[in-house]
Amino acid sequence: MKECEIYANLRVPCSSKVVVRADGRNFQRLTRELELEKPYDEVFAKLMASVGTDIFHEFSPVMVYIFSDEINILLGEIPFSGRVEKIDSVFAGFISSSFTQKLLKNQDPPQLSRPPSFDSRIIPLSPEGVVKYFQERQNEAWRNCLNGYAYWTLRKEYSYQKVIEILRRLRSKDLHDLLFSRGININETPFWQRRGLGIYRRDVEVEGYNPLEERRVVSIRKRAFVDWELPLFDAEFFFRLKNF
Ligand SMILES: Nc1nc2c(ncn2[C@@H]2O[C@H](COP(=O)(O)OP(=O)(O)OP(=O)(O)O)[C@@H](O)[C@H]2O)c(=O)[nH]1
Ligand SMILES: [Mg+2]
Repeated sequence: MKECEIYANLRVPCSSKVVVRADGRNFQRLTRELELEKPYDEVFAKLMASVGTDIFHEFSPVMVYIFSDEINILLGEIPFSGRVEKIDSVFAGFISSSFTQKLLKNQDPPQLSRPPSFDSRIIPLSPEGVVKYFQERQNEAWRNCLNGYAYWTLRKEYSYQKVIEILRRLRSKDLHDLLFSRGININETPFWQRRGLGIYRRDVEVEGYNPLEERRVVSIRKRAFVDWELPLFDAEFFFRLKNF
């Protein structure tokens, strides 16, 4: 029946940059079940960052970019000979396991009604396309932030139906003003909420001991670094990344 495995030979274009995007499946329900802080829960963001670090150590990508329940992985070397089914399924499986493992490692692990899972898709891009792609995802993170704060602030005052109705009428500027009138300056919320967080290699000072010279030495190494204060993405950011 091998001939029925008709997608098995589908491969990513060999000259492309490749992003894998994973997204938590039905996390609206899961986050409700976990009783996360709204609109942002720092413990959840740290858990996602630690899943991102697992991905970094397992697959050595160029960068991982995370916001909400979404994980974007900019691959360097393409694994599994570029086989689409293999990449998608292994990444979705690995991320789901890592997430669940970390969630249950807690001292007081939550009772889950269903196993958490992530979907995964592959996006082939040109180098310029990579910059545009991440700028779009970062814009989405910002929209998410503004809408999330507006929604949960209004929900303290109005019913779900009423809030949806109000939000439908308001534009971005109105949302800023609405939040400001209730004591929230959206431009001063933490960077990671507005811009997402990134994981990439960065020079760090590592202290070691040189036994020949019998002294402590400091050397520079590239290490995975979680950036909670990302800049707005531009071409320069990506061209500075190792292996881009
Ligand atoms: N309370 C809370 N919820 C969060 C947080 N981060 C993500 N979420 C939830 O995760 C959801 C992610 O959005 P989506 O991916 O569009 O929704 P989904 O329910 O996962 O649906 P599918 O991805 O289509 O399966 C948001 O609607 C939020 O409900 C957080 O820090 N706090
Ligand atoms: Mg989701």
